[in-house]
Amino acid sequence: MKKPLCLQILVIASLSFGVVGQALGQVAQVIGDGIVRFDRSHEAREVRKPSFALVQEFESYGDVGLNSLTEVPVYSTDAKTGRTVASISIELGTSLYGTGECAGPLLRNGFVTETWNLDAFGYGLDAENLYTSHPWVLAVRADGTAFGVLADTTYRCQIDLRDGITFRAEGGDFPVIVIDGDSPQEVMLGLGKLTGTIAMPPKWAVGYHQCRYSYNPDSRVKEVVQEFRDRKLPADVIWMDIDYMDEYRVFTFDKEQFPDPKGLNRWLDSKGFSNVWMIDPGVKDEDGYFVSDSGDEHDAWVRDKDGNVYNGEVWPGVCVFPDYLNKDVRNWWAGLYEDFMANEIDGVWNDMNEPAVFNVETKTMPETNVHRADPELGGTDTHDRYHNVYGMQMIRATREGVMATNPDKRPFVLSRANFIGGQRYGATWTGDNSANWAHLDMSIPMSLNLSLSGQPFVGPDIGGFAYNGDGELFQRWMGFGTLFPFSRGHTAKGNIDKEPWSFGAEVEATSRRGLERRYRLMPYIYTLFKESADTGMPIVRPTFFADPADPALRSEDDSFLLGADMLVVTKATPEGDRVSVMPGAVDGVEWAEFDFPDFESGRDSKDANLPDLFIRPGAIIATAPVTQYFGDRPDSRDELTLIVHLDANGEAFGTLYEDEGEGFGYMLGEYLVTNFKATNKNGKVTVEVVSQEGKLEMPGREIRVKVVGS
Ligand code: MIG
Repeated sequence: MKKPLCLQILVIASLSFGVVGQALGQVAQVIGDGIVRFDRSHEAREVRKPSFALVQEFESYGDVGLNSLTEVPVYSTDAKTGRTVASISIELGTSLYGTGECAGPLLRNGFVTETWNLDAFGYGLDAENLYTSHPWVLAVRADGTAFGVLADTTYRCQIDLRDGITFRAEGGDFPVIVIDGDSPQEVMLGLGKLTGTIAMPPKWAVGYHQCRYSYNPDSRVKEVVQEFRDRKLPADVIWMDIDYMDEYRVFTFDKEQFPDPKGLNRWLDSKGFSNVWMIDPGVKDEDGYFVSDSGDEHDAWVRDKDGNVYNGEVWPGVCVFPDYLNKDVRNWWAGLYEDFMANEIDGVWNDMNEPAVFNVETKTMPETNVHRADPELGGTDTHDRYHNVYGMQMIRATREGVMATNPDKRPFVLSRANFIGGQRYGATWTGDNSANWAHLDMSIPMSLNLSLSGQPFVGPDIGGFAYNGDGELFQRWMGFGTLFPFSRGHTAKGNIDKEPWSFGAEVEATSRRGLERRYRLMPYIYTLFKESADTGMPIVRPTFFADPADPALRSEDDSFLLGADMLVVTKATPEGDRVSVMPGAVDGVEWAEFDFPDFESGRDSKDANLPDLFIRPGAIIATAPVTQYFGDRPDSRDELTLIVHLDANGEAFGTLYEDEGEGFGYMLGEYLVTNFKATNKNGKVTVEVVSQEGKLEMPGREIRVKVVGS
């Protein structure tokens, strides 16, 4: 527990940086189990702005004295910038993570990040702000206990981790919420309660996605899809980037290149491919174009400081921008999806929603622009306040539109911009990365820190967006990219082809095995999605989650955990020779390596370009036969192979979640949770179903058991 003495030392230290203001006026309320909200003062609490991060208003259980709390922020005002400052000191040996989508390594001690959503094409390793904003830090103390700190502000906010944890935000005083936990996992559960969780995606979205900027015309889309099927490369989704549109007008189709989108989608469906189509926020400002006209009628556009409709340039030329902060505008926008989705569109990709604006130095709209936000969201105010939630509110509206059109289907929305809590509305990818080894390497910690910031449905452009790269790079990236929660290959316009077969037979073979691993692991990965949807636990987790008290694991970011039971050790350098720090043995039992035999040959050959896979002592991982896509083999649930690694007591446990993979029947009990237990009795391993829950029928199922590590 922190003594008031420490607080005073902190204040003195801060003063030497030219800080003025009160340090000890803050008030604290308990708003959940181990969750405390601080405000700078009683007055600040009275005028506190509505939160976008929180999933709901939280009742306060009353004020608490600061002396009873372990972590207490100290507030001040930065004399130079006028920003409100909130600082929490850390004990020696505390490791810092989170801060959302940031370039560079997993461990964030010593780094500065700023929340300001930015179109950051070709970003470097030292980028301070990228496409999404998460004013959040996960701190793991030397002993493995942890706490998380959320600066609950949408304004531009610097997260300075050079000396403890310091937030410096524009826009006046902001609350700081601290989650205390016995472990980082417990803090993540707290963050899930606080900011919400992902909704269960359709199962096809958990498959592999193939994208490029762009597959056009429609005949090229079909070619690519046919290649996947002919070459037996498992995949579920093909993406339509902006060139399908009629001169980049959103909600339209190019008459020559995509004359029959519904026909195309039906054809794709017949091949077992789902489809995702892009929609941007920038609407071409043009009389006679239905989106522009109906937006005019609905008075839908963001305005400038003088009250005129704001114009900015994006792909279609001069554009207007929907004011998604406003409920009527969101409803209007949602309504646009009705006719669009009627083309049998499955998923929607919202890009450029920072929002990106061309030909201006800031790459976005002026901070003085005006949003007519709903009173509950904070009312009419300037763009500097709402910039970081513009994309979040866009996908909120998109999601509502998609759901209203297809009420019996689970929506899938991918967004480039987002804000903490925005995992409730859509998945995120790490934007326009580059095809080089530094970005390949970085894609692991980026996905992990986003996961530790509440966004578990995440992954990079596999193969790299900017530039070509080569087969070796592509192969290695596919090797572990196929094990990210969001697994999608993508590349920029003008680049060489980057499909799994584009680099010759060897790269194709590695890619196939990578993809087959994902589909074999689908029962396990899908179970992890459900766990995440229920609790907020990330799907990919840093390796130190295996033993949060082990200091040696704290900066390990060449490997990652997939759930609690599986470790993925990647080859993230060209030579593939970096030695990963492994989690230690559990009661004398090491994590055990496992693999799947090559599907075609049935042989147990090792592919040096694929990551090494390990299973935790005491775990059971449920796997399935390879399928080419979700729904490929309706009988595939019949065969289950359980990979078992016994612990020191000769026992192992595993859970399998199953449902229909689509629709909302699972909410009415149409699911099946099966808990397995393996026991070693005198050298004979028996696996039994110890409990089962749910109304979904269990198939007459053949269960194979593969015991590893002994
Ligand atoms: O200014 O739609 O990040 O994935 O392929 C580029 C074209 C616009 C940026 C996205 C990228 C996408 C591209 N878009």
